[in-house]
Amino acid sequence: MKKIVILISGRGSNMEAVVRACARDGWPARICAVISNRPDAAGLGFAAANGIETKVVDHREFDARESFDAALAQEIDCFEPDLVVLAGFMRVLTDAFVARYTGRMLNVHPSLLPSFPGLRTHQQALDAGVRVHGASVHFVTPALDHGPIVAQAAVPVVAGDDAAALAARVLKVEHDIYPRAVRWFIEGRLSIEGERVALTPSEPQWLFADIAGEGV
Ligand code: NHR
Ligand code: GAR
Repeated sequence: MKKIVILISGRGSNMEAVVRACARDGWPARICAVISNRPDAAGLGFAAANGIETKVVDHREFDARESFDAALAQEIDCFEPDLVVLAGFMRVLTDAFVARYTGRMLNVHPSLLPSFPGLRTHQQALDAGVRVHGASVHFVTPALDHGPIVAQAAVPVVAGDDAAALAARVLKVEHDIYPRAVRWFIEGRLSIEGERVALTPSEPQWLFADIAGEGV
């Protein structure tokens, strides 16, 4: 049984998608804990209601990123996880923290990387006038939103979209590709080869949103 710790900051819908997929599909894995940097994160309720241990490490109680990250690592390491999953986790992590979990920490980022790293990605995409947007699952490296890409999903940008409408369309595909990517890791099918990720045996590491019936 592989052990997974999930880090959240808010709603936790990606965490929920991973928890549900793990239970539904009988992964050889267990979600040991959900840890939030915000005490009011809505996702903590879902985790607790599903019998998952929850913890809060409130970043506001620390005066430096290093001390917050050290406290966070201490909580994570209690569970001896094989994999750390960032699911809407909103704090940039220090190099030392990232080094500790090299090759065993994944993130889902709401853009088609390397386009639009950082925050407000949906507004960035609208401002740039791109016609295709999406989400990327990547291994976390010290360089923000630049780690090796495991899977990507594309959605259309349509007339009348605002950041909220686009975010909702992207979120749906995040809920599809993130559980799949986590499962590939659990099954030992991912290997990092330089900047690239190999999946063995191979299968599509992309998804194009099925927009039929969505009125777009
Ligand atoms: N840390 C490292 N080192 N590397 C990555 O690739 C990381 C990371 C930490 C988080 C998620 C990322 C995203 O998917 C992620 C990837 C937060 C910020 C940010 O600027 C940027 C990117 C991501 C997460 N956060 C502000 C900060 O000062 C706080 C914003 C807030 O609290 O609302 O840390 O987009
Ligand atoms: C998701 O869209 C995720 O990709 C994004 O925030 C949302 C979190 O939703 N992550 C980031 O922007 C990280 N900076 P969730 O809490 O419901 O999973």
